Amino acid sequence: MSNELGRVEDLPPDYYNGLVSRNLMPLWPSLRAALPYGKPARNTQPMLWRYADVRPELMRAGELTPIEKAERRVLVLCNPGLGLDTLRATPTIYIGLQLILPGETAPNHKHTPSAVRFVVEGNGGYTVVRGEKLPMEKGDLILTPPGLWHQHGHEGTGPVVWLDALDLPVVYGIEASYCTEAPLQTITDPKNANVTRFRQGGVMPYSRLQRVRGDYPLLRFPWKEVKQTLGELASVTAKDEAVHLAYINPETGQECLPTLGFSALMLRPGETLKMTKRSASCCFHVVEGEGTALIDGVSQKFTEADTMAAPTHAEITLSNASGTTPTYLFMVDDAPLHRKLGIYEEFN
Ligand code: GTQ
Repeated sequence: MSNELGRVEDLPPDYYNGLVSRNLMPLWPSLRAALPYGKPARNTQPMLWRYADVRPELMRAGELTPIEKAERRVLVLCNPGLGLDTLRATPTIYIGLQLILPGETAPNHKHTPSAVRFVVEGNGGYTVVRGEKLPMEKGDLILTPPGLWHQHGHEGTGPVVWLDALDLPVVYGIEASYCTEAPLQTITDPKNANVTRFRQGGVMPYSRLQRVRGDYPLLRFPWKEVKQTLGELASVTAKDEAVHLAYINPETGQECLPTLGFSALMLRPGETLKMTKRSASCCFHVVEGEGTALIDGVSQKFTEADTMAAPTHAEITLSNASGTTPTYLFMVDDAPLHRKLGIYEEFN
């Protein structure tokens, strides 16, 4: 093991300057920073954004900035450890809170990053994806996969807020991020048949059986059903096991999107859950209930609609503060990307 590697200062200045003038760098002064021993270097801080703090600012944005001047009226949850201007909650995950007001539409576009919406509050919001009009009720997960046209609207009263999660940091980081705009889509499926087709796990329309897989058959995951399934899963899950559901592509059984994974956790009354330590970074959004999150030694109390971020290789313990009511969390992680890169790890 070479602990004492040569530094830039150990080199003759004319040699080092000559390298720089030829766009060359010696590896050895930076080798340990690029490849630290045992554990990655992490700048991501354990974070909690309280909805009570974010909501008033978002409502103010509604007064200050008309939708035409914003396209998407979003406040981005930025991890200070990564620099606010890079728009990252974790190295790979972008999280924004988007506000749409009654009667507004956010224009139709498609882009290379993958995106999802997770509804935080309000009624009457909808997203049109691939011509399918998907209602947005609190807790619903809506996919807008790479390359699929999507536009948003609001037919109800009062503000509608949802959380956007994108792999923008990854796609931007590889200089592949761009979008295309087009006139509003014609709604070809107002009944969001995708939800109906895959309503019951274990069965699906026969015609789908031999299909080439590779698209996104299911775009909306209603919270009502996920919550009910969590409750039923709890009844067959041992006390020391997590009540944890993965959102999947029903045709492949795999993750719904190429880079980001989505899941829902139920913390039973009084439960403390020590998560398996993993290589993936992640964010949690509180759907219902309250509790405490201990992330790499930083303890924070959370309540409904708060959002948290945890770095790669984090130690995470989640506790339900209530002895009588469950707490529900929505989780976004970059485990699919780690798996594709061949670097996914679980520890303990
Ligand atoms: O709603 O399509 O937060 O394109 C960032 C980029 C939301 C969206 C964001 C987007 C959108």
